[in-house]
Amino acid sequence: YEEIETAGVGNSQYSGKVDLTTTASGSGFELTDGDRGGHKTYDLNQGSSGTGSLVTDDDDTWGDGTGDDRQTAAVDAHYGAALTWDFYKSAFGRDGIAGDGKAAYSRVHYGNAYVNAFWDDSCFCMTYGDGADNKSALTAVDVAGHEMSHGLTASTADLNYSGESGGLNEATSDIFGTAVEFFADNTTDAGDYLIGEKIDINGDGSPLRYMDEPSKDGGSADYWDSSVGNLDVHYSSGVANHFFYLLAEGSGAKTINGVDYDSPTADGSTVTGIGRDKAVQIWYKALSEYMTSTTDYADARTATEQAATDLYGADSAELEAVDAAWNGVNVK
Ligand code: ASN
Ligand code: ZN
Ligand code: CA
Repeated sequence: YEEIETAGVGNSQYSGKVDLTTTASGSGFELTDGDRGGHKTYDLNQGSSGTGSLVTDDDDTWGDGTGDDRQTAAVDAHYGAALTWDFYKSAFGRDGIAGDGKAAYSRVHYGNAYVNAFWDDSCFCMTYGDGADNKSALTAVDVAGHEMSHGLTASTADLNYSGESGGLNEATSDIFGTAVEFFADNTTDAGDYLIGEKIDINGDGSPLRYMDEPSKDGGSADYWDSSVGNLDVHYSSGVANHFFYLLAEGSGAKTINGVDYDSPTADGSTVTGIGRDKAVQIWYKALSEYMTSTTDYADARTATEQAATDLYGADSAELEAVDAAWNGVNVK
């Protein structure tokens, strides 16, 4: 028979009520997104290999919005993948992760009390644990956008996952994960410069990372110095996350969607932001056209200068802001 795309409704854990593209199958429905390359979402049922089982449902209304329900993590994962796909299309005209229209797939309920999520290039898939209590899946949209964007990086600059290039790889995922969250524009994903603020990974309501002042997480670097490449990639990413925040929003105090930020600079200089949309375009062009697997922070500065010049011109305020933001994080 022919597969028929259907409009499902999901009760997600982190994004409220969401639309899901699903597929009719037999007398029911399955989480296959025919509008986006056929992206499928699987339940690993606490396993740690293979694909488990494709998530199915009788009436095309999925999940109950709580971590007690097995379908709910699949709702958030399926939604996050669709949103990230739509963001790439809308912002970059890009057809999926590799630009070829081919879908990845998602796996939820990985392992037991697993407090992480990850992209794996060898399966071209992303995987989510259920959190320490097995009820707080790591499936919020900024996390989904982060993981899927590891696939985007792998198919473009392919930044090596260690040293300064590793920090740039991680930051790229935080930058686009955050852009996806702003793109979501639904009632519960207002958009912020925090990473993982909804999954309560620390158990005290604090986010995993802060882009306006990365050191607030207790480990990330706010500014470049010659030892930054020795840090874990989730900490050396701080320099580029901070650069991106400064470029988009500028230095100093600012409130966005009810969240207060106060972004400092290394030398006390003032940076005037150019807005998130332009900052995202500059990062994407730099990533996809100028960065390579061995790009370090100095090279990233050059790559974004080239991208800003291409997009906005050699005399542009945008190029000036790129330089001011890198100066602000001590990348000279
Ligand atoms: N969640 C982590 C990440 O995407 C997993 C890892 O350390 N690779 O960065
Ligand atoms: Zn990552
Ligand atoms: Ca966030």
